[in-house]
Amino acid sequence: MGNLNFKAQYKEVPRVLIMGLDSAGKTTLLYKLKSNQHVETYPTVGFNVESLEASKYGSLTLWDVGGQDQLRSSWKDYLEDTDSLLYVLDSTDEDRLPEAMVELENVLNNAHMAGVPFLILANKQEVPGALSLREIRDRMRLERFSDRCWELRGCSALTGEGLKEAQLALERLLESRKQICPYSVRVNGERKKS
Ligand SMILES: Nc1nc2c(ncn2[C@@H]2O[C@H](COP(=O)(O)OP(=O)(O)OP(=O)(O)O)[C@@H](O)[C@H]2O)c(=O)[nH]1
Ligand SMILES: [Mg+2]
Repeated sequence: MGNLNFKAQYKEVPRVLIMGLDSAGKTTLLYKLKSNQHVETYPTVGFNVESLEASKYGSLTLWDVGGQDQLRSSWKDYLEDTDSLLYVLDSTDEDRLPEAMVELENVLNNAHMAGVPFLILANKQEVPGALSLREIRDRMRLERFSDRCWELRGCSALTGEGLKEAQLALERLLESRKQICPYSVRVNGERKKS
């Protein structure tokens, strides 16, 4: 496990947290974004941190935090100074969608996360039968978060599909920090005025 003090040297660039249940595909996503390569992963104990080139910001610091059940009590230790949350879902794991929702709510309810925009990535979309974005939006009742800036997008960290768009969405959300978003539904860039 890395040293949390390590984050001090990354203060100047936006800090993006990648969270989600175990096996959602966070680490696969991190390295596919970083180097467009598929890496064989093992369940993350602690975290991985990488710098990602970003057009507007020069770079972003991505923190990929292990999602196993017994590690989630330490998620709160990562929330301070977060500029954006990237919450990864396994779109094929219908049974654990409620659990993913509860853990997301726990994170968003933390005082450090007030006003922090979030991007939900419905990963593993290339798998036949994966839940659609609309199903995910409805089952997670995402419209509840009408007072926050958020977006839901689909992707495959395995094939890379949707990752470029996801990074652009993330950068847009970073720009929206501390602003009030006049939109209530943000699924794949489609927006409805609230
Ligand atoms: N089919 C498919 N499999 C994926 C995708 N992304 C990740 N996986 C697989 O899902 C498994 C878990 O991926 P990880 O990236 O290790 O998951 P994680 O979210 O980092 O898990 P923890 O570190 O335990 O929190 C691996 O077998 C990956 O190859 C995807 O887009 N499609
Ligand atoms: Mg991992």
